[in-house]
Amino acid sequence: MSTEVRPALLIIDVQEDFLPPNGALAVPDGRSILPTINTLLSLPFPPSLKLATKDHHPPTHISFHTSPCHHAASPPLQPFTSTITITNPSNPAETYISQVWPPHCIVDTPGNALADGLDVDKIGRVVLKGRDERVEMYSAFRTPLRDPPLEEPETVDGEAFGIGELGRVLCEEKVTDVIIVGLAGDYCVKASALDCVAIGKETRRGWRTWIVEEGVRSVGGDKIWTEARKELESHGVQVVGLQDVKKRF
Ligand code: VGL
Ligand code: ZN
Repeated sequence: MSTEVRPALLIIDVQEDFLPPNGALAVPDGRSILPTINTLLSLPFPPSLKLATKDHHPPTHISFHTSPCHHAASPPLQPFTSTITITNPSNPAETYISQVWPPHCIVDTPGNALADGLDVDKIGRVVLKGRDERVEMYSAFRTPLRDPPLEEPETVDGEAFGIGELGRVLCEEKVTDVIIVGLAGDYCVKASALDCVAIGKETRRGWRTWIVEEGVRSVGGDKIWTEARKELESHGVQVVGLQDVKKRF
């Protein structure tokens, strides 16, 4: 077994719509993570291991309170507070409850773009998420649906896993450590970090999963982040500071 360390940087959804002052779903204080992320982008890993994700929704995405599929809702849906039940399009018995949001990160709109000021030239690959209008997708790896997966399972070394494009890339690149930053800490960063631990186990790659705390802000602010952090740590995610990462990697 090789003991080589091969870290990947995973930048989640650092897009204009998640940022003040004009983002449709602006995360409080979101822009303050940019210097931390640019510092991480300048660390000496190969560009192919510097990945970013984008929330990439069609204008009719199910998570928008305004979507045509919710027009008959009574009372009308309120962004941030109303919930909906999402059904697996290929198995009506499988459902999950999710929140609705203002329309955000719509394909081909300015809010979909990676943040102004992010050092995008150093990002080697962008993975798109939330493209299927029928389901919500917080994790950058996969939706919460299991039965059967909406997309064909990915094949890695002849074995099929439902781990998404991102999972396949991390396997193929022989990554050992995944360093996660981005938006939002209480939604997509949390879901992606939990899936990173879970998929690392499913694929027996055992990825160590790190979150750099200065590189994350949450929709619900610091108090909600403190709760999310505890849950993440209880699943084995290591929440650390930028200096720890600079020393280690
Ligand atoms: C996100 C809400 C809706 C996120 C994406 O990136 O955390 N949150 N869509
Ligand atoms: Zn979204």
